[in-house]
Amino acid sequence: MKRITLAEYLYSETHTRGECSGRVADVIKGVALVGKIIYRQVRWAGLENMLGETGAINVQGEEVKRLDEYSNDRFIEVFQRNRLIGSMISEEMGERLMIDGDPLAAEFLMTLDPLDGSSNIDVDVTIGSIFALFQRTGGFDNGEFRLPRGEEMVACGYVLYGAASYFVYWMQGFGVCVFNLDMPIGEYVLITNDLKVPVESSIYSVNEANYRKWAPDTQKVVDYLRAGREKSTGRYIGSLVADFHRNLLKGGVYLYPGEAENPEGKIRLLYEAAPLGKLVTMAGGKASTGRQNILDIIPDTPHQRCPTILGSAKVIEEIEKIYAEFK
Ligand code: AHM
Ligand code: MG
Repeated sequence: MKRITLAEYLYSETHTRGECSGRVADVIKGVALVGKIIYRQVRWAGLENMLGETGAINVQGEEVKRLDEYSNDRFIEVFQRNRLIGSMISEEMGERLMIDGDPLAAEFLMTLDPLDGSSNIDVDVTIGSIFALFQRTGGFDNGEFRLPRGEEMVACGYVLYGAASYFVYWMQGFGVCVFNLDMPIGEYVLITNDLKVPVESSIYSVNEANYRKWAPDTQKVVDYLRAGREKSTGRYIGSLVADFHRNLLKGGVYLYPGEAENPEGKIRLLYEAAPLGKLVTMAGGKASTGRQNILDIIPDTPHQRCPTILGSAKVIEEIEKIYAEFK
């Protein structure tokens, strides 16, 4: 079988499609490079005193892990060097980072969860980096910066750091691509360029320990997923990126709903829910809050959260019907 590397694939697919797709492809290559650097560090972290916390607390009020900080720094370093990204919004940075000083000269805004699954970092459970890319026209109106909607994305995806590393992304004009890192040659190799998520599945992924905190509508949804469907099985890793990846390949639904006292839930819109929401939508699935398409939300703040339901289309339509009963 002929192996097609990421660089070969991007060159052959994008060089005939005009300027913009070439530059988006260059960003994709940059993400793959950062992914390889982070994966190397994740695998060596126990030997190089890189596990545990830095002692700092991030803008989310969470303890920063050394690998969180390391991953954030590597994204900045690589994209500062290749000058494709004008500004970044990251889970690990309170404010938007201006990379080249002039927001109007920059072509792209990148949003980033540099290392998702923080609670799994120290225990060798799959984690990953999530990103989205927005064209400047999506991030600016009349010279003023505004936060973009999910619909304005030109690329998104994630790099998974597990028993193997996978790079899964979507870019405008193409299907959802899956690449697997071939370690000895140091290259991501194409597995498929048109991934589709099964429309139906028995798998649901939610932290059921939160049951008592949920409002009755969400309790009814999870009761239905657990016992109201013909077949049902729970799978919850606790790394969004890893739960999402499994459900993308096998079918399934990931939920991080709002709670009665905290209606927006935990998952951040711009660098978790929207990038994975766009990706699963482009693979034929759905991204919903239960009452609204996640990609339609207009963000007010960079670190805004939203109830998050991602995965197989038919199951999410059933979930939305239950929420609609509670209007
Ligand atoms: P993180 O970005 O700090 O890792 O937080 C997000 C994570 C998701 O990866 C995961 O699905 C969720 O938080 C797990 O939360 P909980 O431990 O409340 O189930
Ligand atoms: Mg995260």
